[in-house]
Order: sequence, then C-alpha cells, then structure tokens
Amino acid sequence: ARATRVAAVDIGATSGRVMAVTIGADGIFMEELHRFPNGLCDVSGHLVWDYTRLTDGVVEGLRAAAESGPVDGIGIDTWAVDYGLLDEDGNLLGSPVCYRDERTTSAVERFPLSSERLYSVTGIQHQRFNTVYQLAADKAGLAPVSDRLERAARLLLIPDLLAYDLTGVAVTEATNASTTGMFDATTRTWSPEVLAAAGVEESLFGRLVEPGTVIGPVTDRVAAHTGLAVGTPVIAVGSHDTASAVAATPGLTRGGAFISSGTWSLVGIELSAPVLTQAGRAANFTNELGVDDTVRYLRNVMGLWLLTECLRSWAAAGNHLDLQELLDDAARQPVGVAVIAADDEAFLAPGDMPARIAAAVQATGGVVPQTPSQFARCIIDSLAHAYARTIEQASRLTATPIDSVHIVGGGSRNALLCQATADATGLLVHAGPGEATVLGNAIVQARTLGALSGSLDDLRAIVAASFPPTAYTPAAAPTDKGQPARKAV
Ligand code: LFR
Repeated sequence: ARATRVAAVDIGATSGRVMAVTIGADGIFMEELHRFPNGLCDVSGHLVWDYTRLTDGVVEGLRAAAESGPVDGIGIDTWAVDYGLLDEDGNLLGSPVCYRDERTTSAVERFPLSSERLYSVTGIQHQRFNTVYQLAADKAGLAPVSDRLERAARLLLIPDLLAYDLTGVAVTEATNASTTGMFDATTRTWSPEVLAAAGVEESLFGRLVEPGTVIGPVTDRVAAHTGLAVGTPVIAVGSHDTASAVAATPGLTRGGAFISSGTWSLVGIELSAPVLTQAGRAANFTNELGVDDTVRYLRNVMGLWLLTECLRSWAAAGNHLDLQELLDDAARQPVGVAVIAADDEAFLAPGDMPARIAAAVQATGGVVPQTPSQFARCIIDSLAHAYARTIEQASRLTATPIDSVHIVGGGSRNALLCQATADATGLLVHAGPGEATVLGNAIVQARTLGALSGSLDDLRAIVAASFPPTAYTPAAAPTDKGQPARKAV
C-alpha cells in the first residue's frame, strides 16, 4: 500500500505553514509546501489578526499539497484562546482580536466568579487573555466591531474557524476549548456555571469534538478551488498547537518534563487527570487538555518572543541582526549576570522590549545589558531559569519526581538555550524535534485514517524513530549560576 500523506496546517504568531507529512513503512517525512506571514495589525486601536491573509495562505498551501501528491487528510492547529464571531449567515463579524491586545485588562477585575472558583472548575491559569475575559471585553464593546458579540450566532476558535471555512461544519475541538477558561477540566465539556457567569449560551459554540474526529469533507467549492479530491476529510487534531507539540514529544513519560519552546515556552508535565489545588492556582499552573484524555499541567513562560521583539526594536532603529550570529555572540557573554522573571505579564504586549527588559534587570539589581548580545544572554539565562523553576514547581505541586526534560519546537534547535536549560535544571535534556507541532498534527490524522495505531506512547516512539532527539548533559550539579538576584517564587 502507498504511504499515507496528510496536509498539516500550523499557524503561529509570526507565520503559518502548510506541510505535507508522509507516513509509511520507512518512517515519517516532512515537506514544507507553503509558508506565509502572520502578525498583528492595528485596526481602530486594537491589535487584530488579518484573517483573510490566513485563509489565503491555507488555500494556497492546500493547492500546493494537491499539486504535489495525494492528500488523505487535512489537520489544522494554531495558537489558543482567540476566536472569530459569525453572524446568522456565517459572515465573520470583523477580524479576530489578538490576545495581546490591552482590551482585557479591565475585564479581569469585573468578572463575577472568583478566580478560586473558576480555577476549581476549569483548572486554567489566570491569564488576562483567556477567552472568558476576551468575551467580557466584547460585552463592553472593546473590539473594532463593537457590537459583534450581540450579533453573533457562532463563536469559533481560530483552527475551528479555518476548518469551518473548508468544510462548512462548525465544531469546537476540545484541547483548544480547554484554553477558553470556560471548560470543565474534569468532564471535558463546557461548564454551565462559567458560561452563565460569562453570559454566553452553549449554542454559541460548534459541536464538541475530541482530536481524531473527522470534522467533515472539504466543500465541493474548496475542492474545485484547490484541486483537492472531492471528499478529502478535514480531521480534528490537537488544534491547540501546544497539544499537538506535546503529543509528538519523543519519550515523554511520567518523570519527564516538556518544554514546547517557540514564541511562547510552555513548561510542564503530562498528567492523566487535572490537579485543581489552590496551591497550583497560586503558582499559576494550568490544566490544559491534551490528546487522548491527557492533561498538560504547565505554566506559560514568555519564550523567544522576548528575543524576537528585541530584534524587531533594533531593526526599527536600523540595526538588522542575524539571530544565529547574535546567539553565537551571546554564548561568549558571562552567564547569569542579569536574570529577569521571564513569565511576567509586563512582557506580553508588543513594543520596545529592550527597554522593558532593562527596567526589569534594574529592578533586580542585576547588570543592565547594553549590547544586543548582552540582551540575548540575559534572555537565554532568564528562560533557562524560568524553565528550571517551573519544572521544580510542577514536580512539587503534583508530587511527581522529574528526571529529564524534553524540549521541542523552534527553541530545541537553539543549542545555547538547550545547554543553559540542562545546566539550570541539572537534568538531562532531550532536544527535538523542532517540528513537533506539525508531527503531532500529522500522527493524530494518520491514526484516524488507520495508517497508525496505538497509544500516545506508541505514536511518540514512531516520531522518535524518524526524528531522534539530541541530548544535552548538565555541565555540573545545578549551581547558583543563572539564579536571579531576587527570586520571584
Ligand atoms: C503557543 C500558545 C500557548 C498559548 C498562547 C496563546 O503558541 O498556543 O499555548 O497560551 O499561544 O494562545
């Protein structure tokens, strides 16, 4: 039988891609078919996503997939929490607003349920950008289309919105639904209590589906437009990108911590049931739902956003730097002289990142970075430190001994960061694959199509066979190197 070939659509904060992933007897092969830019746009004073650019990119990529071979299935993953609102006729009521927009800052305080109660139901960490707070902002008219929630017949999270455009079928995929802050972490269904507090009806959402469910065939119009075979299925995957990344993390078992390292770094462990303690809430740990009834017990750390935003600021000032050269220079800088709390909300919004980092270092009494390579060193050390602290907390809060760290995503290619993580945690680091999200998307599709079978462990072993991780050994027992002047625990 010929190998199975699926299209994986994976869209992040800075770019989207359509990849062809072929899964056959001799392993897994990936081919990037189309890459398109994504980014924030300012519309009427709000940060929004240019949704047309995303749909155009997806269609273009699917056309390239159809031209270059058979397409047995299509899966879509993106970042979490953001959504589009559709009217009765299925028209999008303005561009989806980005979670980094400031509109949620006031909504958070006015929410009728206490954060203790919210957490004991949803297990979701308090982030001002959670969907539940964004809806409160919509209620207050804080969006370019100010009455869009009133007029909305449907709310679809971004991957579900894209799937709806391809199939005409409205679903809500469960891993991403968990990030809304309105989902019951134990029952994996909407919480009536939280929906009532948020003032939205359950009928606003599409049918709930778990990863691995066929959403529907592409419409005949989409087939004609892209050259895809009539009836090509769109399959729900872990549509939250982090769910897909963790699903394809080689060798992740109890005892291993994961770091999905990209624009964000998502740091934690996989559990079979949520941990909803107030101690976990106080430490801002989240229980996001994963593929195959798993739970991702994690905290958001700012990630390489700190570095890319610095690069953007320097470029705006005429200083265009090459990322790899910058990291090479950073490797020659002294370690641990400036460490900031890399999970601070102060770094969430875009704009003048070097100034914000410098201010944060100043506040800790560290050596304020002056040059780009000193900033890069500070960011790497701060990330590694945040990783170590978060893993240690996850271990303590769930009584799970941790013996290894698995870094996947773009950051797994960053040797400086991987070594710094091994050193800061004192644990063996397994790095890669860099494309875990796309692989997680593809293997869930392949299992639905019958090309793969077995548990998540089995699927991870198949990923590991084609993409063996790189090991980083801690230089020595963890030392005080890389510890901040003032611990923020
Ligand atoms: C990573 C990610 C994180 C989520 C953040 C915002 O791309 O999906 O998991 O917290 O983006 O949606």
